[in-house]
Amino acid sequence: MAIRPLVILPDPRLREKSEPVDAITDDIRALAQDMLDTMYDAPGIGLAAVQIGVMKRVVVMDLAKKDEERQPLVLINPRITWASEETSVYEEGCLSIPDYYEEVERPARVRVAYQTLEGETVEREADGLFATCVQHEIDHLDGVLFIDRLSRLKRERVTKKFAKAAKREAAG
Ligand code: K2U
Ligand code: ZN
Repeated sequence: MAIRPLVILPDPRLREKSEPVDAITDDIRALAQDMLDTMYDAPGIGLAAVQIGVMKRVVVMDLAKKDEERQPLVLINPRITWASEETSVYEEGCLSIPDYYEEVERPARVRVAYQTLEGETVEREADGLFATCVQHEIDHLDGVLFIDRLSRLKRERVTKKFAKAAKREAAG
């Protein structure tokens, strides 16, 4: 369908809570396809609807490796139903905070419940990169960014950097 422009820090929409999806309509199916097109083009392995400016609780992911067949996953109204005490650390990036990577600690395993585009409710356990990515995406739906999970110093440094860049761009 369409590659959509990405919402970049410090856009205030990244700090808003997204709205639940009430019904899985053709518009939601088209949104999911645009999100997948945009994610593959970035490239990324996950994307939340807010990152293309749509405040709906929709996430797409594809953890297939470069040489593997694509395995797109669409999660409607995803929520974490359980998280392990055990944690893991992963170097995270974000398509809304380009070219910035830092280690983030998160629960190593989670259970995530969501609706599919076919309308069925699914609950599955995730570990490894799947666990990291799905937590990163659900954070987006709640207006939380991975930089919020860093030290205050690191967060303030990157926030200032992107605020300055946005100011320069606005000045033309
Ligand atoms: O939400 C996003 O910004 C998409 C991220 C998802 C992601 C973040 C951290 C860890 C895993 C996934 C993009 O896919 S960022 C690009 C990327 C790709 C592979 C691994 C890490 C980051
Ligand atoms: Zn992100």
